[in-house]
Amino acid sequence: MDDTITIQRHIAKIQEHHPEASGELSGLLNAIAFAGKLIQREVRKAGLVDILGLTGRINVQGEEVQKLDMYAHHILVRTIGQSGYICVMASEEEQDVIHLPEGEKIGHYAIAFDPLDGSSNIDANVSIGSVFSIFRRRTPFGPGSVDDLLRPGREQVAAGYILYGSSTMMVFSSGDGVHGFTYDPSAGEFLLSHPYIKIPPRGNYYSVNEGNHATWPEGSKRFVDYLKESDGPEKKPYSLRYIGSLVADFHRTLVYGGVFLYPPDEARPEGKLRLVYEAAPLAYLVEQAGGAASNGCGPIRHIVPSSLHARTPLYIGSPHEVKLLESYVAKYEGARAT
Ligand code: AHM
Ligand code: MG
Repeated sequence: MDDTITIQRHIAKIQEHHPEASGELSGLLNAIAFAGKLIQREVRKAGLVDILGLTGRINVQGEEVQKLDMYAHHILVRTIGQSGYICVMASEEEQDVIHLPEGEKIGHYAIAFDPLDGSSNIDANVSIGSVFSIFRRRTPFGPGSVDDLLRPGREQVAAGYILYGSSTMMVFSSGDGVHGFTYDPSAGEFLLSHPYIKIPPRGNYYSVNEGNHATWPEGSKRFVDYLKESDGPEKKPYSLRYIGSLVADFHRTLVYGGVFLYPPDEARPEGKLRLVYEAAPLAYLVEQAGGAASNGCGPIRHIVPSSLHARTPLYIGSPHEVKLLESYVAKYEGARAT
């Protein structure tokens, strides 16, 4: 690891290559890194202090909210809201967009985030993460609106996540490759550890909640059955890895290759994962790393969200496996509605 390149230095270097840039995006990425430090501090303390447990509130998805979720949400809202670089925010924990408080400086970017994904894993000390997606605003001036965020993922200018795993990592792209930074608690800094991450063109792992297999559409069923076959010239069967924490499952897929999927099923005909908060930012990252992300019929990046909390089927990872999955969907499901 080159311990001389902090995330701030790296972000400053990106800006040096874009002398026309105002520095707002750099400032915003630094604000996110700072929020990540505060969240990871709390996540690391979770087993020590009485912070675990349910608040008793139900979020807009009808799920129980745990205290750390709300802590992460509030930290991001405050840190980013006061940064001066954004005009509007959206959090998976809130139904509607979050406007800046009166008098706060308004910037040129809009951001959506899932403050703490995989929260059902918190009590078991399993990796969790924060995900963010950034657009340059398209409303002309004044406070931003939902229109700044209800856009296809291909219009993102940056996206990333912070993984609270065996170490804390921030991984992001602003259009010039994917870079990973590992948090050094003794220095209090994110240090560049994984420059220009590239996903292997194909892998040996698949990652899915296979408990839902019985009610998946035919294409997903046949695809996964194929990955499990042990005959043929290919290196099969694939090995199954599933954490149930999207950021962690995605990060492993990014590093080792293979495919993560969350197909639609009987209980979730639209899929489970959120397009704006989860699928679109991870799709942006995987494509920057040479991979692919699909809803089964085409790239995630082209889908225009119907609402902030819209869901989508997600197949993401190495290009070989994602392409193969699409061929199974086309063959066994005909024209599945997108
Ligand atoms: P959350 O946003 O409520 O935490 O739910 C999203 C999580 C993802 O992290 C993960 O990929 C998925 O839900 C796991 O779902 P399941 O438990 O159905 O396998
Ligand atoms: Mg989530």
